[in-house]
Amino acid sequence: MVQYKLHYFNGRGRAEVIRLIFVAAGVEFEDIRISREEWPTIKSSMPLGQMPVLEVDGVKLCQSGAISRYLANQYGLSGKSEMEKYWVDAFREAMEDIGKKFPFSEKDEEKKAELKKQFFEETGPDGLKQLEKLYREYNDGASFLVGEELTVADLTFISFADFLKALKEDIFDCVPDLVALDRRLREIPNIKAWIERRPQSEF
Ligand SMILES: N[C@@H](CCC(=O)N[C@@H](CS)C(=O)NCC(=O)O)C(=O)O
Repeated sequence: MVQYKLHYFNGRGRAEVIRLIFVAAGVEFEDIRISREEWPTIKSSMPLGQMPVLEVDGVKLCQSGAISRYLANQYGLSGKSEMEKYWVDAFREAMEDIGKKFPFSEKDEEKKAELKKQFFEETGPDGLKQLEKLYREYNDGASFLVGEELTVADLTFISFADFLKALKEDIFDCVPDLVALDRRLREIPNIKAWIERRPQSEF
């Protein structure tokens, strides 16, 4: 059996989709959480000096998107046809685009406050409404974002929703179909159990 060790900080961040893939597929993995104090001594041992890093039988893989695609392909979570695979990628990119609009790395506090306000009042809700429209038009607001089975697009959505709700709890109020999707996905037994037992963190 392949041995997986996932290295990341103690947070959901860029590692949570990878964890959710293991959880959804029922595959065991070691969830190694590195503290900020330990990180400087470990950084040079990680490819690109960053995390998440997934060790697959001792081989270290970097880049969260590439890792999640690699695992999703192995565990049947990439979509059933080439077209579904396209939509999985398209939904994932759409979510990434919305997330990137939040001014995390803005250093000027005044500008940051202004951009945050703009994100919460306009860019964020507008992006979510566009995402919901795509979901309605493409998949008729069905049980999953793509096709008729769980894919990594849904797992990315869970992580994306956690991220946005941590910034502003009611940010999804303007998109009822996405709220319903979020609720349904979190009722899937393996996912529900993971959400209940995973270590708590702000992000
Ligand atoms: N594109 C990379 C970005 C990885 C990244 O930015 N990792 C951050 C944590 S989210 C990190 O390792 N920061 C510590 C550092 O760069 O020293 C990915 O998606 O894996």
